[in-house]
Amino acid sequence: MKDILTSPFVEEMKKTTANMYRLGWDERNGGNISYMLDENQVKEYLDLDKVIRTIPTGFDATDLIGKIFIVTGTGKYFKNVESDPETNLGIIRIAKDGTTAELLWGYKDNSKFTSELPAHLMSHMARLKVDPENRVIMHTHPTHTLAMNYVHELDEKKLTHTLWEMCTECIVVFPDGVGVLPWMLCGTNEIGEATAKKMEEFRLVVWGMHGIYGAGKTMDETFGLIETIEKAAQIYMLTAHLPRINTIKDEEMVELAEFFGVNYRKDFLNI
Ligand code: 2HA
Ligand code: ZN
Repeated sequence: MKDILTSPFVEEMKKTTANMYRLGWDERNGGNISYMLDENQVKEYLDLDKVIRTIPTGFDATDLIGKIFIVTGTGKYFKNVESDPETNLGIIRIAKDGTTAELLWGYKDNSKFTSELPAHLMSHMARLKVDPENRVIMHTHPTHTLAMNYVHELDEKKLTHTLWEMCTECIVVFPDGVGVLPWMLCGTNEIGEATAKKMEEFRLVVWGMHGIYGAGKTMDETFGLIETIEKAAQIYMLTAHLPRINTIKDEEMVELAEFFGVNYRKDFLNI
């Protein structure tokens, strides 16, 4: 058996959480990541018959029975994942009843997965229906995106349109736009269900005045989506109080989308 601390998935979790922490997006215990793993890869590192303990999830994830995820722990700080992955991360498998998680590794201090597991697993289920290759769900509190939530209307079309205007590549990176939820109580099945509903349509969902959810095939793709929104939001926040002299026009966005061959939300433009 190989040493799990050298596995590519633990490495990726360490690198990504450290990077997000350094960007200032994940203060204290803010943010959480779940990453679906390939069973054949995991069994090089773990005895899959050895369940450390079982933990009820409090919701039904029948579609994910047998699936294995590496997930950040509840109350854990992204800041600390790199130096102590076995305490701050866990590897779980969804048990045959669909409502229990079997702990295969991690949460060494007897803790458990993030309180946002409902939003994560429900989002995985929703995204897998539209993209069978989806593997990552990422939640974080990016500073400028959050700042923008306080001064910009929380409307999917208007928010997407403003973000698309802020960087030339935006419409190419997230042509499907950004879903928006109003402020809601986090850590509940309700916000999980609402997030998953949006994930049927969007790979990015803003949680009003809280943060953002991203979904993707790889850690890089998911991080890249959120990073691009955050850059656009930063430019918005740097310019929102100044007279606007120039902008990327809707016709130019169409030109971009057509040139790069992306299927964009035409109803999010004003033409
Ligand atoms: O887990 O970010 O939404 C900490 C959070 C809750
Ligand atoms: Zn959060």
